[in-house]
Amino acid sequence: MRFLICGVNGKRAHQSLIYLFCASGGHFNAWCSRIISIWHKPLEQPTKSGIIGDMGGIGVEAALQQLQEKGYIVFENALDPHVCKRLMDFALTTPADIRAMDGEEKRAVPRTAFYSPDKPEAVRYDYKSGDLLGNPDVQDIMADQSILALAEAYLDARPKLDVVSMWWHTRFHSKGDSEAAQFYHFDMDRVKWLKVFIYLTDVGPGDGPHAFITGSHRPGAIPQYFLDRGYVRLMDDEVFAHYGKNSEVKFSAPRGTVIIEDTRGFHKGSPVSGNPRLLLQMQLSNSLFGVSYPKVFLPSQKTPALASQLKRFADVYKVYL
Ligand SMILES: O=C(O)CCC(=O)C(=O)O
Repeated sequence: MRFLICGVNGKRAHQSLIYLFCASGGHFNAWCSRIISIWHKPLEQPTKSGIIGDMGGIGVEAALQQLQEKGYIVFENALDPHVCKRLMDFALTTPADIRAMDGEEKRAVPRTAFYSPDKPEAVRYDYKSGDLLGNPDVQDIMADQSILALAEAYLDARPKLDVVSMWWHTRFHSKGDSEAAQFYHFDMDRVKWLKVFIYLTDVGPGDGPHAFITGSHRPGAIPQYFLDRGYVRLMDDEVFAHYGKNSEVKFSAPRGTVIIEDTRGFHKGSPVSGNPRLLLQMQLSNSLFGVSYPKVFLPSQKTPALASQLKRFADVYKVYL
């Protein structure tokens, strides 16, 4: 109610969303999304081309069909290697938050350190959103017209960019850490959304590939006995016992690969036994109802691409204004 009146998520918004998703077998989100789509005023972008190709006409139809059926789509070598290199340099010269691991006490303010490839101190290092928003390459990715076009087509709504994050998964230990999202789970922060994962390092089978259970994003695809357990992490064996091992896709791919996924489906990062993985993530949602993330502002300095998108579609970026 508070969200409808003043656009602010009250404490109970997130809990209610999870409850209604689990109680309805996922159908609640589908109903709400249909209602949100009634007010869809299409983005009029001058072009729909960008990092993931041309998302006008046939391109978007094919991508949409795969997203709807499987829950993910992969664009290999999509991001320019020079951009990957610059983002890697940024990651090696910018302090990150060390995420508390399973069994460790969470601090009110996380410990911050530079990530050292030779001496990782934890499984996961998260960069601060404020630092990411000031990075020109990140700003250009936020402005990318092809990603916005595909998100708009899938959501059937004007996308709202509401998460920009980047993190390392290291081989500090390789047993899997639930705080680092290395066990299967579904997300439920919004009504409907897409996550965009961009590999900034080459990711082989031992380098923590992202993993997804094909088709598990669809309403009704998560069995009630999992939903009755709520918003929890699941062991691989439990997930495979229901969906079969063959339903798991592990995305080994070169740096610059973009994976776009409906993370209502089961997904996780695999534990790392080989090289560390650096990943950039954005989330595009059909509504801002749900979780209230800490407020972060875009800096005054913006790339021409982002400045021009902001002029046309401030509502897409309103979380950061
Ligand atoms: O690091 C990964 O591959 C998993 C990330 C994840 O679970 C998430 O962003 O929701």
